Amino acid sequence: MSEDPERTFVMVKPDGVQRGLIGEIIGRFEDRGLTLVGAKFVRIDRDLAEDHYGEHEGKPFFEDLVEFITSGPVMAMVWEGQDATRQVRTMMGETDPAESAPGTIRGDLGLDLGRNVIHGSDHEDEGANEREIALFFDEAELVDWDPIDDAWLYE
Ligand code: IDP
Ligand code: MG
Repeated sequence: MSEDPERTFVMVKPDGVQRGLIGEIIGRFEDRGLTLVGAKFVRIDRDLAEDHYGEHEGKPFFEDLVEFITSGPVMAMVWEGQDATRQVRTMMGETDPAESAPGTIRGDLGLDLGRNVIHGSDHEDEGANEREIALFFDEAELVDWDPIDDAWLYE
């Protein structure tokens, strides 16, 4: 295991679920060497959506965002690894898929700002990862385990 493992919250949004991209997205994190420690396929309710996106309340896109994120099931996950929050954000690309580099999740799998396939905790927002994990998961739903390839993944 990494000397300094970190957990981050990731969610395949309703558009990613509807478009059959859950497996593709999980595969990218597995291939990178991150470890899945929690997963939940759920339809989130309005209260949870408003909590989760609380920082955007009052912005012009807030209503549409809440409407969208509650419009169908999402795949909520916790991924663990060295520098996980920042690495996941880098793999996701920019908020706008149109501005995201090829090779990133949003740059490969999306085209429109309001349908950007995936959410990941903001690494520039201190503690966002822990806050978001706690919103979606009880501690007992997170699994501590040691993947067999750890010894080959970290020096
Ligand atoms: P992030 O998902 O890259 O962290 P945030 O700025 O935290 O981006 O915005 C949260 C979500 O709100 C975005 O992923 C996107 O779905 C939506 N969003 C952000 N800005 C806009 C906008 O200007 N128009 C429409 N939707 C937006
Ligand atoms: Mg954000």
